[in-house]
This record gives sequence, C-alpha cells and structure tokens, in this order.
Amino acid sequence: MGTIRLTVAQAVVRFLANQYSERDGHEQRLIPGCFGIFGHGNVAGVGQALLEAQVTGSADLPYYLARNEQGMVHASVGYATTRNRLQALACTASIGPGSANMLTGAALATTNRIPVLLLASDIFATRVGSPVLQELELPSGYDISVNDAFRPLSRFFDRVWRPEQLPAALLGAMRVLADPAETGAVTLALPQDVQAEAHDWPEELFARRVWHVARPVPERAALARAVAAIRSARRPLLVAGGGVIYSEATAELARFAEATGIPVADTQAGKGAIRWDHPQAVGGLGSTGSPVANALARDADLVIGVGTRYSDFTTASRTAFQHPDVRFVNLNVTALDAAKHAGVMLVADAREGLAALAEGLSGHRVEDDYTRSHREHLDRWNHVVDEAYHLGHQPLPAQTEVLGALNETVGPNATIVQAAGSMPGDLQMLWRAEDPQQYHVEYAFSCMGYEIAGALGIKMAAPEREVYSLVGDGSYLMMAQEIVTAVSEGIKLIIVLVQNHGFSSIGSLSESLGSQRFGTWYRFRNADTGLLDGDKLPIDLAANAESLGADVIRVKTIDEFRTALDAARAATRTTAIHIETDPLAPVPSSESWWDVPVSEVAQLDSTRQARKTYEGHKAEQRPLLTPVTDERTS
Ligand SMILES: Cc1ncc(C[n+]2csc(CCOP(=O)(O)OP(=O)(O)O)c2C)c(N)n1
Ligand SMILES: [Mg+2]
Repeated sequence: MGTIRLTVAQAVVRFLANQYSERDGHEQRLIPGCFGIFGHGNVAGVGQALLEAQVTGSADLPYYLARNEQGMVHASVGYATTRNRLQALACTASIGPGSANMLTGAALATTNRIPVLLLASDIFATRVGSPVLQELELPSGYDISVNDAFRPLSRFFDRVWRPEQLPAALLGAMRVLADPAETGAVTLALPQDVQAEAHDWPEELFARRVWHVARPVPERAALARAVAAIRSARRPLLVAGGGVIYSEATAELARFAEATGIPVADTQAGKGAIRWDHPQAVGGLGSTGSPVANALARDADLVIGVGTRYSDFTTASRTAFQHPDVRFVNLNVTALDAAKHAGVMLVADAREGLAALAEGLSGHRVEDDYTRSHREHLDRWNHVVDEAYHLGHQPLPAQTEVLGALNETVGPNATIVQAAGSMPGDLQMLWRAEDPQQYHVEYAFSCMGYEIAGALGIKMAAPEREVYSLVGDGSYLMMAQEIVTAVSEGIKLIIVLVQNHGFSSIGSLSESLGSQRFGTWYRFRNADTGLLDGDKLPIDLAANAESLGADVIRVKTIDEFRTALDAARAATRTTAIHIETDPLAPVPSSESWWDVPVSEVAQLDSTRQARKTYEGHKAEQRPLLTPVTDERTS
C-alpha cells in the first residue's frame, strides 16, 4: 500500500468522509457534516481542509457555519438524537474561548448519551511562540490547555500532539461514537500547528469503514432471572426511557405491553416510545408525570426500567416507589443504568431485550383486575388534561392552552422541541405523543438555550418534519442566535416564543420552597422594595426575532395562536409566533415531589414553613438498595 501526503486537518476531513454506521443492514454516513466557527486556531487548518474538500471534491464533508459554539453542539445533539444515534455531526472550534464555548454542549451530549464529535483547536504543540493568544498558561504545567476541561465531559478524549498519533485517535473516536453503551461527547484536541502539518499517511487510513452499531443480546442467565422476577410480580410497572426510541424498539414495547398487560409509563426522553392512547399507556412518571402513573408506581412491586437512567425527575427523588418489597428489573445497554436500584441487570439492546423477555414470558399475563384498575383513573386524568388544554384563562392565556393548541394540531409528522423552564414539566404531564419522534425534550441536562439550536439540528436530520421550537423568554434571551443560521441555510423552523417576563418555573419552585419568587422576574428594580419586582420591561422579543431574519406573528389569544400556527405551517421561511402567557396560571398536579433542599434554619417564616413540608417529603425517600432475592428470580 502506498501513502498519501496530507495535512493532519486534511486527513481528518478525508477520514471522516469515509466513515459509515450500520444497524439492521442499513448503512448511513456516520459523520455526514461539520459545523464550525473559525478563528486563528482552525481557520488555516480544519478550515482549509474543509474548503479544499469542497472545491476539489476530494472528500464529502459539508460545512455549516453556526453563530455560537455552544449552539452548534446543541444542534448536533438534536441531529444525532433524531437519527437515533446512528449518525453524529462534527464541530470545529477555534482555540481558547471558541472551544471553551463547546463545554456546555459536551456536558449536555454526554449526560443525554448522544454522540457528537468535537474538534477542539489547541495551543501550538511546538510552543515556540507561547503564550499564544487565548492560551490559558498555567504555572503548574505547560501541556495543560483550556481543552483539558473536556476530559471529564467526554466519553473519549485525545490530544493529537503529533501526526503519528492521529490514526489511533480517529479510530478510538469512531468506536466510542458508534457504541450505544459508550457514546456521548467525543473530543479530539488538535493543536493549531499540528492541524497544518503534512504527513505521509498510509492509504488504508482512508478506506471506507463501516461501524456496526451493536444490538447486544441478553445473557441467558440474566434473562431467566428477569423473567422469573416479572412472573412473580403482581403489580409490575414498565418505565420506558429514551433507549426504547434510540433502539427503534417501540413496536416490541407495544407488543410486550399487549401480551403481558403490564402498564407502561414514560420518561422525558421516552415519551413517544408508546402512543399516549395505547391501552397500556399510563403517561409520564415522576415529579412532572401523570397522577395515574404515579399512583401505579407507588404500589408497584416490580419496576421494569427499559432504556432509562432513572433521573430524579423519573423517580420523584426516590419517593415514587413505596411498596415495601419493590424490586427492579433493568433492561439497558449500559451496565451503569442496568445496575441501578439494585435491580436484576439485563444488559442488552432494548429491542433485543424486549423480544427476549416477551418470549420468556410467553403465556404470562398480569391479572385482569390489575390491568383494569387504573382505567377509571386514566379517564378522569384525560378529562383534566382536556380542561388544562381549554382553560379559557383571562386576561392572558395559560401556557397549558398554548401546549394544547399545539398538541391538537401538529400531527404525528412534527417534532416539538423544549429543554428548560416550566414547559418541560407541563409537557411531560400533558403532551399526548403519537409518534416516537414527536416529542423532543432535552431533560438530562435541561439546558436553557437548547430549544432553537437543537431544533435546527432536528430539522436538518428530518427535513420532512415540521419542527417547533417552544422557547421561554428566559431561554430565548440566553441563546436565540441560531435563528440566523436557520435563515442563512434556508432551514424552516416554527418558533413559539412564550413571553411571561421571567422564570415561571423557578418562580413557582422558589415560592413552594419559601423563597418568594426572589430574583425570578425580568422586571425593573423597584425603588420601594429594592427588588426586581417593578413594572414589566419594555422589551420586544418578537422584534428581536424579526431582526435576526425570522418572519414574526404576534398573537394575544389562543384563537389567534391557532390561526398563526396555520400561517406558520403554510410558510416556507422560519417563522416565530410570539404570545404572552400568565406565569401564575394553574397547572394540574402530578401528585409527586422533587427534592430541592430548603434552608434548615431561616428567619423568614415562608422558609420555615417550607422546611416543614420538605422534611415530610424527605421522610418518604427510599434508598432502593435491596437486592432481588433468589426466590423472586427462580
Ligand atoms: C443554562 C441554564 N441556566 C440556568 C438554568 C436553571 N433554570 C431552569 S428553568 C429557568 C428559567 C427558564 O425561564 P424561561 O425560559 O422564561 O421559562 P419559564 O420558566 O418562564 O417557563 C432557569 C433559570 C438552566 N436550566 N439552564
Ligand atoms: Mg419565562
């Protein structure tokens, strides 16, 4: 075999253009494109390589210019999630602040277990001119740079100090990106001088490579233990997490639920894993779940977690499960999650695992009484949701009515995108999902600013879908700039901008914890109180969106909102609909709890009262440490 003389950056681009992933016999590009923002750290290295690839056709790696490095990582996460982790995008950033801006996105990707490849530019390997512009320069060691902050946030990190190190680094990066159990942020730190350095590469480095995305099957003995535990349970509850969707296991889940009669609750990432109107679907579980799922969870003697990481929102901070003998069976591709709550570990792909469980449980069904027990509760709950969707709240509409108008009109071929504020909770409780890709709420990191950037990536991954970014005023003010990227790329988003002049979410949390909504309004400072509780600010976020290139529709009522939705759907350009809502409007109760500690001592009466309530809930927390005994698994 011969060699090819290329720079390190040119080799990276050519290599990435030749990587594929495969699952169930379907092949697709593993890294189909690259976001980037150039600075001196990458303009002449990766930037030159991307240009050369495009103009000479030597490698196919389309480049997308983002407006903020954090935003481009969010967009990449939206993209990879929508592609069920079979494809990921690369992100190139300059050294210092450019790469540091990707840190939040890296944490978000790893927390959500979603692949993204970060090409972080680094300080000169030769250090001839050190310190360079934007170099951290620590007295404790000259080989440390800002990029070392990626290490704890990345599932794979390597810094390519010399060209000879590149092939192993690239192969390691692909291995982790394509492994459903390992995946997350993958960071290759590329010193700016090394990017431009030429090397003679073995030709085979650029061979077409197919990364098989595994569907690990359950170990036979573990499967037997899980089957026995499920057979011996009288009140089992299945919790469907994001892993069901990423594994494309939704049909197996429906079959499993139908065959066994076991009710299915969902998590934020798992909403849509089962249709809301499936006979066994009981809605969201946990702090912001449905009271139906929470009542079942309270009395469940067995919880079957499938593709869930059991966040505190899902377990209501370990108060959701109150049966004295509750045990867990956890089907998860990641041992970390399968081991949680001392459960029977079924380390496997969700689809393979569900099919194997269904076979092992053949002929087994929970008692009819149990299957019927929650029907009435569910009917009552559906009525509560309908009411929340049609409150007729005055003078400003309630947020639940905005969500209702969306839910009733978007259809299954749409995706709604959210991440932080009061909407994730309202959505988890009220949204009726009709399709596995309809509900996209980033709630592992719950990062304000994900909504528009994430929506951009989702629309890139699924151009045939109508993508709705639902964004609160707080999140909008943190990160709206990818509207410009959407406009320049001709990518159509529908942005629903919910203006309530501050943090409705943290405001009501603060009030419930005795902190009186302190610091959660976006208001003028009030000369009388000294607090930020004066008049509303004269700000116009609709005008802001318009200034970034979006078409804008301002509405005041829910009827106007519905009409605006029709117009936005008919439009071809990115369109923002601005609506003001009442942050204090009522929301149904999940009849659940979330652990946010309240001051143990306080002079404020509101805090002291809240502390008493807090201690009551704290007493309900369970360690969930009891191992599953032999008699339940044999
Ligand atoms: C980057 C980031 N900073 C802080 C938080 C904590 N936080 C969660 S929700 C929220 C307020 C969100 O405000 P807005 O987008 O207006 O939504 P609303 O609560 O009004 O529905 C804050 C500050 C967060 N989740 N993400
Ligand atoms: Mg708000």
